[in-house]
Amino acid sequence: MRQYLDLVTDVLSNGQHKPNRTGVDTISAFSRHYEVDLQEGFPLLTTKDLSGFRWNSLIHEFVWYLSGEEHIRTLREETGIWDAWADEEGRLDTAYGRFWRRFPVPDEGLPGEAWPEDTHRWMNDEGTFDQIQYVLDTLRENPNSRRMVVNAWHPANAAVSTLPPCHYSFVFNVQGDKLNLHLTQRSGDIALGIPFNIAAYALLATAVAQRTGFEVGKFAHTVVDAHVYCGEGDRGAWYGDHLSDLQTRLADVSSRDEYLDVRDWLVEAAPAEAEGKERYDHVP
Ligand code: UFP
Repeated sequence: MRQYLDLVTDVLSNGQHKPNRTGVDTISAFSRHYEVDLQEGFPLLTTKDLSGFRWNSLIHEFVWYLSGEEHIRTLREETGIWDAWADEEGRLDTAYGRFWRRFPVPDEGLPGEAWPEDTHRWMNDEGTFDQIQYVLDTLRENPNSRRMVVNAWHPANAAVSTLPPCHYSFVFNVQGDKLNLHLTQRSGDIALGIPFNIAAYALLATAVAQRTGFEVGKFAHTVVDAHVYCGEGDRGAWYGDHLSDLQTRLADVSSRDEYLDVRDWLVEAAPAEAEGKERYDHVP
């Protein structure tokens, strides 16, 4: 997928060295955007191994989002991807589906507002709001709406969560007979996380389009902090120092093999030089 390779190239070439909470530094760039036409095929990246058990993880995570569960007791039987973030009983404070399907709403409504009768069909018994059902109904009843937003960001939850939602908000938008989806992500690990995020939302757009009788259109993605992890301390600095070299190497990448060549060079050259630098730093 050309757009993904361009994103890798762009961030590695134009990004800046940036420390972060993980202790493993990144090369990071601000606000990157691309679009993929889902009519041209499903964006399963060939440069990443998304086969076998990873594809299985992705599907199960996706179905789990739609289930609205706020625990991983069923999910963890299939995949361990969320295990580290959940407590012993499987509760997970930022289970996306919980916000998609059961967004907390105060019993008495928001201050100064009464909920109109029509809203009640999207309210669950426990007094939460089903954003996915709202989108499905609106697509059928008022497809030109520009308000088909699903929001996973709850400020009070995010302030205390160990991993607040990365892909926190998306909007469906109809143009002609096509259903498009735009995702906003606050933080994106281009190497590891983003290929999965692309595949999951392409799947969501496709599933919702089929369910509501639209042709699937485009997936558009804005990543606010788009980054590549490059290693601790000196290694991060090494990448920073070699950006122009990286840029030259990446400028000509046009195929998977060429991308893999650059990646191999990164993996081999950077740690080797960084370790070397550390060693020599200790020599008087
Ligand atoms: N991350 C993704 N996609 C995801 C996900 C996490 O790229 O779906 F859950 C990455 C982004 C970042 C890290 O590197 O995980 C989250 O760290 P932080 O909360 O500090 O942004």
